[in-house]
Amino acid sequence: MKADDLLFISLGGAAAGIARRIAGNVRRDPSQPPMRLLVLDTDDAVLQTVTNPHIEGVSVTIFGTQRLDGKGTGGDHVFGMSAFRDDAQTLLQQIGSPRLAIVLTCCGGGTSGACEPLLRLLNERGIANIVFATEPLPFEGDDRKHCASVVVPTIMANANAATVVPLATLLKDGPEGLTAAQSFEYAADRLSAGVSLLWTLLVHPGYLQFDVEHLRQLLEREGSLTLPFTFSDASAVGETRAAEVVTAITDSSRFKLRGINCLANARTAIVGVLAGEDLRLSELNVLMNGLRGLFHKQTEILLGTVNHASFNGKLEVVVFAFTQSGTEMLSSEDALQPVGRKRSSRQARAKGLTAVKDRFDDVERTIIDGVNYDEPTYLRRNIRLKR
Ligand SMILES: Nc1nc2c(ncn2[C@@H]2O[C@H](COP(=O)(O)OP(=O)(O)OP(=O)(O)O)[C@@H](O)[C@H]2O)c(=O)[nH]1
Ligand SMILES: [Mg+2]
Repeated sequence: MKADDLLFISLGGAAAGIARRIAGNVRRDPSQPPMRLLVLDTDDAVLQTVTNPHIEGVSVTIFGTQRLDGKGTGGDHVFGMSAFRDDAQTLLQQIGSPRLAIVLTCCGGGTSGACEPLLRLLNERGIANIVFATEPLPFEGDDRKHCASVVVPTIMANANAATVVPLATLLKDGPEGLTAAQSFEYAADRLSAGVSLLWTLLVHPGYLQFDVEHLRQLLEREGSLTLPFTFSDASAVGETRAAEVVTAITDSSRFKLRGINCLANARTAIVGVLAGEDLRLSELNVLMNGLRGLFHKQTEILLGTVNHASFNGKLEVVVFAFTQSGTEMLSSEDALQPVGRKRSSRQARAKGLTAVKDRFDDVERTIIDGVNYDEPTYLRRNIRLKR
């Protein structure tokens, strides 16, 4: 893999801070190239904090200065979108032509409105993309909630693969009694782990490498459809570390979404195993057999390993579970399994379909440019799903 095959792009103020931290921590090996991070924002003050002190591989670009004079959008996603369009050509030069872009944005602020034109630009240029987006915490207020409710569907309609994680979900498995600031911090840590481990998996060679081209293959199979995914990480040390990781992944609330078990319903999963030279074959067996049992028998599991001295003594595992594109949630009849107690497949299907059908009741409809984004993509685009 060439160093410029992979680019990490952050969009907006909160994403800039999280991405900077990732870039500062992710480099395991000085002999490997640094993470290439492009920080995009309309707010000059945010970009100043990112560049000082300088981290190798990190560059910043301001956009929309004509419209916003180097300030934030004030929570207006239309400003975010328009500001990006104003400077699209310059931004394209900054992005260059990587094979894959990992995009991070925190929805709720206006700059995330730029995600849609960014993704369109990447798609036009044949740059595969995978998006990590967050949704605001419940206490943040209706304007941020509304802004996210408009931006999220545009991400789900334009990315090659995307996860939209409510910040509250990232806090579920965390310690209780956190202050508001600590909550943001903890959520940022969990998000950082997902992005950092994906990056490490893609760039570091291991016994079984899962590199940028492997991920591109997975994304390209879907054509223009967006592949939704959920992810979680777990780590453990000591004799029983493999079994402990399996338990942590099994219990992770991140794979239990609106009553649906995302692992049991995954069509494809990437399992990244990051360990030192001390990783034993027997541990890999325990790990993979344990994880295999969490998925449906038809789930395709792709394994990538990283072996690096910096992981010695420790086992870190990250699981990305991809569901069916176009539906946001799997609707495949025989794969659908609710969380917890086993139900008959008919009961399970009824529950799953109800979850999909009722999801947009009691909320404002999302109509953009005359397109009803509340309707599943496969219906909008008249795509027949194999059931
Ligand atoms: N994890 C984490 N999330 C944050 C933090 N600050 C804000 N957020 C989240 O990020 C969302 C977007 O906020 P910002 O990134 O500041 O907004 P922006 O995209 O820069 O947009 P504007 O400033 O409105 O132009 C908020 O609604 C919060 O949910 C933080 O310090 N940590
Ligand atoms: Mg901002």
